[in-house]
Amino acid sequence: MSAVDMEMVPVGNPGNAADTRHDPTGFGAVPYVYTIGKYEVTNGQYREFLNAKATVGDPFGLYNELMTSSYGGIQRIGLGTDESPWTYLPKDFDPIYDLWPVNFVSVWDAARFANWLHNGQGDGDTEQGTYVGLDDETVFARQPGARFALPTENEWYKAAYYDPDKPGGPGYWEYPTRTDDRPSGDAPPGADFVRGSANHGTSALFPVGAYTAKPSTSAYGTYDQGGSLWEWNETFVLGDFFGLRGGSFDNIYGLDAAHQDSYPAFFENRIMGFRLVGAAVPEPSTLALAAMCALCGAAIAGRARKRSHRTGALNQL
Ligand SMILES: [Ca+2]
Ligand SMILES: [Ca+2]
Repeated sequence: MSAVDMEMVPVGNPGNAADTRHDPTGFGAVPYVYTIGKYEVTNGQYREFLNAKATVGDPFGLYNELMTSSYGGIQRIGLGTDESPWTYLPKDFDPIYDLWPVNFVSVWDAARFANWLHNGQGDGDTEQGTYVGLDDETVFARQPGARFALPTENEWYKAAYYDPDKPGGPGYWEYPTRTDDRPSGDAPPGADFVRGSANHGTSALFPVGAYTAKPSTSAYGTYDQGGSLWEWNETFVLGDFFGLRGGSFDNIYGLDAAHQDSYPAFFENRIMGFRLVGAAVPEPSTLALAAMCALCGAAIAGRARKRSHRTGALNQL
């Protein structure tokens, strides 16, 4: 079995100001250095997880039968028994689907994937590590020392919209393609060199990172934060609703910084996926910050139910 190797990019500029254009409290202020997935988590990466943790029974529902539908990308063979365990393969045995972003995943699936990565993959536990309180939004909480996690809304937002080199001074763009106009929803690799291109309103999925026409990335080098799939974040909004951002292939709306969406954590459908954040590898100058964030992580271990009380707790290892 191959191991999941997730490409992460650093998000520096700790202490950046929040974007208060669309919300009085503001989004995007993150006081520490972290990393974020360059791409949405793919079917290939999630398939490794399934092959490690969902071969005999699937008590946590990590697999969804709709992953074999037209917008999914994973199928399984076998019976899920000790005698005939499931093996997870690309849909139609076509390896192209391993490059598509994984969908039909809930917040809980994504959190278990993060726990499994945190615990070293393989037989790693899915029920503790980065998160405790899975399947219970009232106790669900990122733990201090997390190595991989769902982004907080601020972590996701900063990586998507903040640009330390924005003309006129550091600040926020409206779209994750370093533009204030909505990027074109053309086919990859994209042909719009003014507004950029992204997968919205195409009614189709493509491999992650397929939009390479400039400018198709955020200032930090992430792909597809705008479009492709809506991405879960771990920020608890209301009731059992968790945050989603970025829009999808299904619609031209939602890619902009102004658009905050949310759905119940158990929802699984074709237009929702996720990417992860990780702990930064510290430069010597960030060691003091690391000590500080170890403390702020401990402070949030008891989860507050208000969005504004939630802060990141990635350990700066
Ligand atoms: Ca599931
Ligand atoms: Ca996306």
